[in-house]
Amino acid sequence: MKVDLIINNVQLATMDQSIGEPYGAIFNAQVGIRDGQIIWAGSSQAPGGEADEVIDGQGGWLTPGLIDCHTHLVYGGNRATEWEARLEGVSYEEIARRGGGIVSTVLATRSASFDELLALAQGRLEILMAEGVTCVEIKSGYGLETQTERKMLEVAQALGENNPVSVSRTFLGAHALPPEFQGRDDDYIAHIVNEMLPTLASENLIDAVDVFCEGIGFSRDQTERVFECAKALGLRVKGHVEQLSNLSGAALVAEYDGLSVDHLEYLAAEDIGVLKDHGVTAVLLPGAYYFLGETQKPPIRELRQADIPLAIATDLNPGSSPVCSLLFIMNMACVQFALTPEEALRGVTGNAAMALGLQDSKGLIRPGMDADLVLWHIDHPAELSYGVNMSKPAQVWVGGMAV
Ligand code: DI6
Ligand code: FE
Repeated sequence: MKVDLIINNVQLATMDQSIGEPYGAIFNAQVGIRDGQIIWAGSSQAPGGEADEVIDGQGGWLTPGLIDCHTHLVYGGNRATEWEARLEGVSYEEIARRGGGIVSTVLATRSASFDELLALAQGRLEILMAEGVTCVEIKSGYGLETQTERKMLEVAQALGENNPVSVSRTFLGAHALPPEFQGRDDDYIAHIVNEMLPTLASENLIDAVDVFCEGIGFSRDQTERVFECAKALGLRVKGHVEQLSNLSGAALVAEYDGLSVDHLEYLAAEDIGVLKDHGVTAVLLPGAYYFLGETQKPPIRELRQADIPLAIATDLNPGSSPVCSLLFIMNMACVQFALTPEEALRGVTGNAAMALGLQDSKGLIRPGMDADLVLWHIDHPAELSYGVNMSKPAQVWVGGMAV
């Protein structure tokens, strides 16, 4: 059986736990690829052995393509001067009065054209791709009105069409209260449920639905109304939950058989069991923890004990995590949250795929999976988390095609 490509002379960090080695490692291995999929990964020769192309991995490590499973990378403007003012002692209220905060990003995103937004997002995506990201989730949520939410989701879609990367689009209409609904939060939720979400879903722009369930976001009841609507539309849910306080949003996501619960600094121990029961992935966002100077850490030990899959992501956004490096996030997860380097790599491969519902095609090196692969000239996969800006891919393949 002829294959399109063989990558030989590599060490595999398959991240496949059934292999029973750290990192699911297979040494002195080769990978066979046909029609964009892995058909062989192991230490003996690929069956048939004949290939259109053979790449010598020179003894390096091959990992699955990296997956950034939580980003807000489509937005207009930035908030650098607001951040500067804060560090110069200007109060939060004063910044809000000057039109700062999330509303400033909403206004900048509304006023940007499709092409302007696309160009800005393309630049951010290229930085992620250069470090081996082959799949990215992108949220709406800086439009907060149908037409701008649509524009954001269409930009996300165009990014996936224009680049060798898979894009998952998440609707986050319930991210913040738009200025025109000030004091009418229930009306805004009704608007989402009655119009925005059904309209954009009918245009096939949405892969999943997210809500910012928080004191400064939306209540548990309001979150549930959005989840009910998502469920009726056949869309999976996820949540920004327990980031700044505990509203038991995580348990609500679990009740709706959600894909993931994200942030989790204030997650209560008693809400962990239900995550396990419903197969929900916990997504840690060390960039927001870092940038906001948070001190409350997510209950990592308890999540681990309960055997909840842990993913990590950049949360790339202009307000709480202006961090455009998934490798740096792996380092942060180890330094701040004491993840092991193996957990960090699993958090941006197999477990990140689970957070997006893509575990049957992405995140592992295993026959049947998409051939999204990264070759690194490193001596050990721990190096990927160990250094800051010390590793870069030697070669990336997406669907078996060299990037
Ligand atoms: N949690 C956050 O930290 C960001 N959104 C969210 O739901 C903040 C987004 C912003 O400030 O622009
Ligand atoms: Fe976020």
